[in-house]
Amino acid sequence: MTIVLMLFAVTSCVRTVNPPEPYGACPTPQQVEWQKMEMNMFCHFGPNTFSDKEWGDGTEVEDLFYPTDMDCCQWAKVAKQSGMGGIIITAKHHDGFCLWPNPQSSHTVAQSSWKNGKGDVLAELSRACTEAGIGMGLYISPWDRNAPTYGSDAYNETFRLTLEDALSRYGTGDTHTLFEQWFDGANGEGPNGKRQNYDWNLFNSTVNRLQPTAVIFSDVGPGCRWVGNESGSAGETCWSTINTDGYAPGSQAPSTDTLNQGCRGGKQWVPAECDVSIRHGWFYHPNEVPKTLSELLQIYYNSVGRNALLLLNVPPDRRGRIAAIDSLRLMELRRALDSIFSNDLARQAEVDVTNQRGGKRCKNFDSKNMLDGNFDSYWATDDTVLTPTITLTFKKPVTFNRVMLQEFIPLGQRIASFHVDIKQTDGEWKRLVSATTIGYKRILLTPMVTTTALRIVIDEADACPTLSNVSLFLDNITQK
Ligand code: FUL
Repeated sequence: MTIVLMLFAVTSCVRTVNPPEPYGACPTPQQVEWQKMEMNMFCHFGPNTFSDKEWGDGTEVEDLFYPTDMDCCQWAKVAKQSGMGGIIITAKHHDGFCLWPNPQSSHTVAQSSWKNGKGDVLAELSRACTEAGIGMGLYISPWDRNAPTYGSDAYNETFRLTLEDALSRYGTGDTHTLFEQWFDGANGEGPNGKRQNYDWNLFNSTVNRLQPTAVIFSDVGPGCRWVGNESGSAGETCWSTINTDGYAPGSQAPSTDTLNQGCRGGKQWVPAECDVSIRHGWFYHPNEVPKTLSELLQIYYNSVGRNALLLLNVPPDRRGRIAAIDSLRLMELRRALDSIFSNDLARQAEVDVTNQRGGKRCKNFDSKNMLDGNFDSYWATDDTVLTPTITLTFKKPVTFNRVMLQEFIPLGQRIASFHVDIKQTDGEWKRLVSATTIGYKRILLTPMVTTTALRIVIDEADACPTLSNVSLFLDNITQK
């Protein structure tokens, strides 16, 4: 009899339960890897660095670009030490000047006297990122105020060849891999006063062919989307899904509100990216200073903490180095994030759920998966259970003011609203915070509370919810 019971216990634990079916538009594996990078560094560098401008008009002499002591290894080191997954460089900004010897253009480093015309910023950055073990991406502006053919069909072909050249020669490792291709939607007048009709299909297919793992950024993706502002702030509601049919980058993009919040049930998976500069401008200006630590922490919470990726611009100066004041600020940011997020108080909790996929003896989607700090293990409910409750209890009271949640996004973004309650000393539950979306990562800023129990109630989900992680932190640095 004991043996029969034991056998029953064993078999009922190991019976297979299928994972939930993917729901709606889902990310590609590359988009998931990209989202896990969380923070990347943007480097605006070019003639504007030397002319003190934000937009050059394309008539700048090539010799203007003359970094006196360029060191891409320093950029890569600063990026790596501050926790950035990669660097995206303005290989060509609107002034058309190319930071590499682009055979399609006569307005490049090759025509300058910098390093006797033998300099190549992209080659140096490729080596530096490879050495530092971080990724590399390219910003190549379609708007070109220098190209003589701009405003005609011939320019689309020139731009394709420009892409072909850069995308096959630069990037990390022997394979010259790029993790992101950044397309600015800006479309102004070229040297002849004409505007260009961009062939986006041609541009995107060129990227896909040469860099199949690169995520393509534009106002509407297809890999990731502009968040609708340059202040580093995603919507409190932020869906990674959106409807892009019939839209295009630039003047034909969806409204900035839509870009900011995405669309529930949207047809395409195009997660938000927050591009914002550590300084006022995108390019280096000697009279500007970096944002304060508390401004940067706010930006972190408003971007990474709201299901977006943070692309923080840190402009190299006229030497071709990141100024000490910026790199020190980034190290302060790193130390602050480490001190806030290194101690996950939820790890000490006992977890109970109102439903666990396949039943509580089934371990594949165990509620404990939410407390292991591993994104790839997750808890899920049965298909029919859309509004479960997760309760965490603690032997000793815990004090926190940050609640972090992560959905297992490879199966889609499902949760539309939820709230968090804490147990008061009289045993009654009290609402701490209500929120809408979660996505890859959501960090809720709450008042500082001390409690022995907390519950997360999913109020609305479009399919059975999944959660990779639930964490609690104490931030003593930021004032809410
Ligand atoms: C904008 C550009 O016009 C700015 O100069 C900057 O490059 C920013 C990131 O994108 O559209």
